[in-house]
Amino acid sequence: MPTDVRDSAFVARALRDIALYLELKGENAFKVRAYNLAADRVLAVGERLADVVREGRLAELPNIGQALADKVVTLHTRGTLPLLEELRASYPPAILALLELPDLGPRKVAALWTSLGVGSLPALEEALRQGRVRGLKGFGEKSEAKLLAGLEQYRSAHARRRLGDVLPVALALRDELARAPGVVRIEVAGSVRRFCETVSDVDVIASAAEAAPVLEALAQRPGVATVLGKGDSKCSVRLQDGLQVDLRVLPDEDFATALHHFTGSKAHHVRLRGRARDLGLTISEWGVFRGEEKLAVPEEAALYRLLGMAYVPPELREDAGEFEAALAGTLPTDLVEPADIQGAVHAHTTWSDGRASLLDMARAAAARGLAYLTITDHSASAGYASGLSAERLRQQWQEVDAVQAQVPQVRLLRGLEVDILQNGALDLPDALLEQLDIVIASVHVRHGQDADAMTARVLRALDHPCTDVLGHPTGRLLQRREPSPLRMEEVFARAAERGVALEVNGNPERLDLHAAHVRAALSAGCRLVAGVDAHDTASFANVDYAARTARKGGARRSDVLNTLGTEAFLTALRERHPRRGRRG
Ligand code: DGT
Ligand code: CA
Ligand code: ZN
Repeated sequence: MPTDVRDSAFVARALRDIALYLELKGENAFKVRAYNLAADRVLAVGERLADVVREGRLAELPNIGQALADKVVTLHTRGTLPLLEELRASYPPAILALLELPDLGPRKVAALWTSLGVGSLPALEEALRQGRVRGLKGFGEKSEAKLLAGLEQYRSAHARRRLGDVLPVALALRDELARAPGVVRIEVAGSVRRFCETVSDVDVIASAAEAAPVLEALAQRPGVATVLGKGDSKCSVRLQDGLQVDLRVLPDEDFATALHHFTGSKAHHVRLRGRARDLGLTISEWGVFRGEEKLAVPEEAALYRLLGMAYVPPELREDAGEFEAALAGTLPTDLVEPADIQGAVHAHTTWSDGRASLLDMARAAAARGLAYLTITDHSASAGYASGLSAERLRQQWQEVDAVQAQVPQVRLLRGLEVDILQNGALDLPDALLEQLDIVIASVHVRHGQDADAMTARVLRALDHPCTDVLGHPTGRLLQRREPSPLRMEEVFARAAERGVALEVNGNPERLDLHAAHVRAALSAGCRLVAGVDAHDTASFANVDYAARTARKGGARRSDVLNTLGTEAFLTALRERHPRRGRRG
């Protein structure tokens, strides 16, 4: 962990954890209180903690004696403390989460642990369902019911959700609130704006001369189940499906700094605050200040200009190298965006497991203004998806030609999403694959192979002269299936060597490659395609997810092959197979 992450919030959190553990152990209340008070002091010192530590002035603060001051210094500089490690080691790692349930205090949690061995939320749920808790001293049937309800509440409040399930809701909410009385500007902030693959809630920032009518519009909105809190400038609600929405409304002059602050990430902000300090500025949720003077920040770009750095797009604000690049002026200005995508790559039809006919898919692609569409149904071994035999694939080409005549606006490319068999061979004969415009090779079954077998399998597929694209490379399904145990560095190196493009699959349940993999693939020299993995006409919207995931990984327009027009795209694919006798 870089030292600047151990800010006052980090140290205070550690001190509070120590207090919680001491309570679990039944230590005396004064000792517990001392750690909690120290946490308050450290938080109050805020960003000056580093200075106070350096100047040895901690023990001068009220409620912090020399012994505690030493502990704060250790936490600040090393990130942990022998005492904390010792306490952590004597309990299961997830035990503190139990203390967040409404009806559980330290004494009860300690009883659950010592009597029942319950040290986590799932263990508690199991014990409750087995009726083991009600017999415990201090617990009855009533508290059993209360705890089960509390668990449910905790879960819906803490569950991370897939971006694909939240983004449409967030954008609809934004557009609706944009029509509330007096709204000047409004934007979704937080992890949704950064295009994180899972998010915990929706943060919305708006500007208006008067906040009350805008806050009221959210509180009154149909679909809101509970108003969690409402103040002068903020309203938090829970929607019927459990999703939390926080809305802040400010005067327009504060909009950009608030939007920036609540977009995060915290890690990105830590870097910016360090830079601001070097320039004699301070940045907070309230604005950018030089001493007492508040500087004008009409839009986010102005904030970065004040810091003497290039504008960092929200997707990149993760402290993944963007800070240094923006400072050095090397941040790409041609990062890929959805509008750059010219062709829909990776589409299924009713010929395999798609839900729309080839004709409907072609019409939908044309309606979205796409220049080309790759028809890539599954291959025969994908029995689960009615994959195409060699015979049926040839039949499909006749329909491709017929539909092409009917929908001349979009160029239809003959393709296949061919299964990578267990041994790494491709499912259909080379003689057939050679006649295709595009071959996407994907793993669909036997995800359970070990790292050696899976890596060898995929490397062999990359070596196949007909493979143009490796489809959804890791096979993960967000929150449902772990990525396969592939050694990604080897895959990236081989793909780069062979010129095989890696798919950034835009199905919101996949997002595969994810942003960090995109970054690694690009530094290995790989080319990408932004894939829609369309199984119906609505899933052309996956272009956005694919392009923005690639963008989050730092991909430039030129890194993504389907930003090219039809002929250039085909040429780019053929660069890999000069020998291949393609049609046309
Ligand atoms: P999430 O909600 O877990 O998916 O992720 P975020 O990034 O949306 O986190 P959230 O909703 O807690 O806060 C939104 C942004 O607000 C966050 O990215 C940075 C800013 N923020 C919130 N709390 C703090 C804080 O305690 N310190 C700093 N520096 N920034 C904060
Ligand atoms: Ca958030
Ligand atoms: Zn697939």
